[in-house]
Amino acid sequence: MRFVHMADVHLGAVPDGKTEWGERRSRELWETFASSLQDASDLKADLVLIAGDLFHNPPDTQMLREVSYLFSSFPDLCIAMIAGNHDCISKESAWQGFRLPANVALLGSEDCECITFPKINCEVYGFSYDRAQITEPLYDGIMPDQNDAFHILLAHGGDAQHIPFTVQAMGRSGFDYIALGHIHRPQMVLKNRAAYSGALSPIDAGDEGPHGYIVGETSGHTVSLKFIRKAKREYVSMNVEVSEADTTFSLRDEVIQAIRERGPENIYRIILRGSRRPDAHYDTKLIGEGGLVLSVTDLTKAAFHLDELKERYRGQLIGRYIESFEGKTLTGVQQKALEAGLEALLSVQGEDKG
Ligand SMILES: [Mn+2]
Repeated sequence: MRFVHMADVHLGAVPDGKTEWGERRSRELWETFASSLQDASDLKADLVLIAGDLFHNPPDTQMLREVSYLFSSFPDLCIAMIAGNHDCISKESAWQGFRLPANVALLGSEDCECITFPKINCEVYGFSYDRAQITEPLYDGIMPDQNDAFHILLAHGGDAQHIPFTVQAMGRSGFDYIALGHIHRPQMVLKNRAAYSGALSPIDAGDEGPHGYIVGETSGHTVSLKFIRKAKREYVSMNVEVSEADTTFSLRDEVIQAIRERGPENIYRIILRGSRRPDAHYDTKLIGEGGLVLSVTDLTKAAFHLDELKERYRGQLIGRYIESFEGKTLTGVQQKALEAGLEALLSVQGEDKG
């Protein structure tokens, strides 16, 4: 049998909310989700697993209706899902009493449930969050029934506030595959037995790297997994090397070029490194205008040419200041003090001139 495992779709989130592209990204979360269901249908997947946090917040009826429509437009798909900490099924939530389409099984929040899919001889175990934080290790001790079905556990969490578990306990649990959600970076927890598919699309700037879903193919009780990159965009931290010759506009051009090479669809955090002229100041807003740039951080160091400065400011405060460090082997801290002092003196010098 073949399954598609996804998690952390976070429908309803507005990634990069304060930017001009935030609304577009919010729509893209829905599009990527719909397109992933289409992929599952094209792959003729026997089962689609959604391991929690389909929604960014507990959904209202409108959201549930939208998702139900998408599910029902793929009647060939069998979908098993749980709610996670973000979209937990509390007593007052719209989940209560909402009827999902017949091809969707939502594992409830009362107890661990087991759903049987006889056609593919598969059993899916799991339960939904009923609150945003669960600190008890509720997955410890869950074991599948002893039969020859392929046993899957749908699970969400793994950190101290969200059902902590140990890899060892998971290894001993007897499940053939554990489909995990909550951690947004895709990762294998137990080789070919437990994995986080990662968020289907990256949700915030911490979610760097590729995002998508996992396709699993079973043969007997073993499974082989393949990560499928699906998200349109990645978050990328990018270093840009600065030299003393650079100006705001030269750096803006460099950033535009680098973004073109790395992918204009991606969302960037730019970090300026290297050395600038001690009196250079860069307009980081302008530098970041050439793409989807969340931030430009200037971590350049002022490049001091001590001999030249000493010569230029001979007999003045700056010249004497440099001389006072001469003939000493400077420790790292002293070197920093020298540079910080020079930077301060030179900026005062600059203000006087202006
Ligand atoms: Mn979560």
